[in-house]
Amino acid sequence: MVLPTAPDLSRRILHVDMDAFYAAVEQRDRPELRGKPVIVGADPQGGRGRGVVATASYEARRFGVGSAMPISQAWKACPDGVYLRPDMSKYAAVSSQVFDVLRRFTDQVEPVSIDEAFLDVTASLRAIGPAGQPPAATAEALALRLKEAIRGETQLTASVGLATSKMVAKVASEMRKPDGLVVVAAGQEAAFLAPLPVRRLWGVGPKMEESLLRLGIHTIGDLARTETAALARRLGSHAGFLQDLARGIDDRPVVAQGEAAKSIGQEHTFDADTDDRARLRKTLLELADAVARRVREHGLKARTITLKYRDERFKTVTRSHTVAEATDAGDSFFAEAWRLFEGVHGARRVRLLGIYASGFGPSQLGLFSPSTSVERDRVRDAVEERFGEGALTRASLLPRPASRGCDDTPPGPTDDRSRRLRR
Ligand code: DCP
Ligand code: MG
Repeated sequence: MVLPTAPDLSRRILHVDMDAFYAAVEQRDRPELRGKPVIVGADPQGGRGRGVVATASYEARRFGVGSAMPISQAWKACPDGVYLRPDMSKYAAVSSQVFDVLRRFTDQVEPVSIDEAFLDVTASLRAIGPAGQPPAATAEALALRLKEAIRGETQLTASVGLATSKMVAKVASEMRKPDGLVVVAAGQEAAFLAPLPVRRLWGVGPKMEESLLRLGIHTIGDLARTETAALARRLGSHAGFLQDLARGIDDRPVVAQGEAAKSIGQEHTFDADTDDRARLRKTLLELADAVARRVREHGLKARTITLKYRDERFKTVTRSHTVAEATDAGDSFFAEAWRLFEGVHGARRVRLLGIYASGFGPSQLGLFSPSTSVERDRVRDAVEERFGEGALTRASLLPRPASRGCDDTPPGPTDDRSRRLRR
């Protein structure tokens, strides 16, 4: 079941990433290329060809050649390199061999790309080991075994990061490439991240890096320490989410292949913790509408609604309710979520809210006459399809006239961690 989990320092998550993948496969299969700068890219043609570098061996990287560089530029930097056309069917076959190895260690394998995956091995540490071997005593021992198994079966090396969350594991796997293993002990996440440059944070692209540097934020530690409200003024609604990551807080679950459709959800991290009920209600309404829209896009109806709630002290709870009749109406999702919210909201301010729908069945359009609210949602889907998201909005989500002295914050975008996860 893919439901949000509370930040849980008992999780053991691996990020596995093959080293210089395409180039390493070529060097494996052609021993004369080992130790040489090898550049794999479309239509290399002696460097005058079009296209970009897919990847370069570590020997070629010393010349400054790397993924996405135009081949012509790589040729100038490294004229003595060996330039090869990619052999995609071969790499796909090796990739499936690697994934077969990973799945022997846990069924919780989330593929990220052809050579990269997350594994949640928390349960494997308690169960019997692969192929009847005794269980690994520690996650680190399991990670070493996994690297050995990949090497044994593919003659290739992988770099692995081990941590309590996906984001920290991902940053860790990149630290000691090639053939690395970096373990971040539970509780050490923020300290591990703090000295690293902000661009190492998963999700910080070149544009975001530029904005952060302009604010004088160079390291992940700088980002974690910046006052959230100040950051939000400059970066907008993603500030809270980004700062959680900088502090090593990332409770996104590993979503095993084939499980992605088991829940559909969306979360929002407030830029400043809040106890403003109107704002909390408005956020839940937006989340309910967004989730319902995606449920309808999949042609589904949901019976279970889960509320994720995190307070200012990072205490996170999830509460679910299952109704008798499946629905895809934003109003129904909101009504359930608001009831669950009333049950958990106390004196503390709220940091994050999320709504997840699950318990799906196909939408039985036409069997029952649709309720007014479902009809209205469908009209809105159709309008948004033509005119873009937000073309129609609820009256209660519109900024209220100033004369009524209410919240005038426009309905901002919400963080969508689960959608990003599903790619
Ligand atoms: N790839 C590509 N184009 C890119 C990036 C990558 O075609 N812009 C392909 C070639 C890589 C493979 O995907 O071999 C895996 O991508 P990685 O980012 O994991 O890069 P490598 O495995 O090559 O190197 P590293 O050791 O840094 O992981
Ligand atoms: Mg790789």
